[in-house]
Amino acid sequence: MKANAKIYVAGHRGMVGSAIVRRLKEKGFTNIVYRSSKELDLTRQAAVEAFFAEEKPEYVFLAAAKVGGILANNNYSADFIYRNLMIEANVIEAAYRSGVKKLLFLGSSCIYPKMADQPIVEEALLTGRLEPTNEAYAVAKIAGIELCKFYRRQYGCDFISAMPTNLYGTYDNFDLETSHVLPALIRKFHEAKTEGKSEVVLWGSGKPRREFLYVDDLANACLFLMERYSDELHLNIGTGEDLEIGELARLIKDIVGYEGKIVNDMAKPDGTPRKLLDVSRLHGLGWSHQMSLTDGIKRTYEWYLNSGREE
Ligand code: GFB
Repeated sequence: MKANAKIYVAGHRGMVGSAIVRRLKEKGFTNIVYRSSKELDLTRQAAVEAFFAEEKPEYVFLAAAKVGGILANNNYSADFIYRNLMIEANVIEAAYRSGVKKLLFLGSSCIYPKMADQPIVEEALLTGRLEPTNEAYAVAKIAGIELCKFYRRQYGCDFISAMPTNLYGTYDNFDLETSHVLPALIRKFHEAKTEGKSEVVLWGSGKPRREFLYVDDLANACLFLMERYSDELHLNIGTGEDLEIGELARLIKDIVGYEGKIVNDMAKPDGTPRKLLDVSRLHGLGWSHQMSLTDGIKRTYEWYLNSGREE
């Protein structure tokens, strides 16, 4: 990408979009366009096509999505499938119509079968049943991969897809009902410490394993792929290491400095038992993550304390 290339970051206010904007600015890109969801509703096709016709971006990072943790996915499945399908279809079609040079679509590791062999290779897609709690989101994200693939085949569009593992970091969502596990536990342990609570509730058994990638590492990978990768196969982005949710809880408990108990709420879903990504293709291209989980959690906790998110 040339230094003055016109780049559109869809979802620039979210955790991923804001990390991509930060990384672009660090690398000296200044011609970045974005719209808030109030200024541009990406589920409205005519509005999206008018925006692309007016701005004509050369590159697009499609990081806008309706996202959330296991409970949000399970309770609002219609919202998750509808909004994510509309956003990706509108942006990808408008990018094609306005002659975008290259587009990067971001999915999620939940696209893979619940019981896929671990670590999960890209070829595992569509080889088995999905995890029920996030089937809606997964089907929408699989459709996004297929849109990029078929726009490449039929129209020659250079649209690529990347599938990140579970993400965390600054500007994450810390709402206890709709967030992912890592920010939820940072908030739960912090509040239990400051309010002198005797215990913190962990959802489910704590036995599932998850892989966590710091969002600035993801942003780095997105720019890396935008510069160096052009093919129809989606690529996994992760650290290649995972841990049990119970271990994660103990790690966050220590970092926050909480001394009470951890109790399990077995009425809450565990979700998929494991979703460790095989990242050998991305490593083969020369990219690997930099931030360790411990350092990433410390930075995220520091940001949480200084960002005013703490009630
Ligand atoms: O991060 P999480 O909500 O999403 O849950 P998934 C991961 C694991 O942490 C589950 C457990 O086994 C949860 O039961 N957990 C324990 C908690 N305590 C908590 C808590 O306080 N809050 C939350 N949220 N979880 C999502 C998909 O699955 O992964 C999305 O639903 C997306 O679509 C995302 O793909 C990356 O990793 O289970």
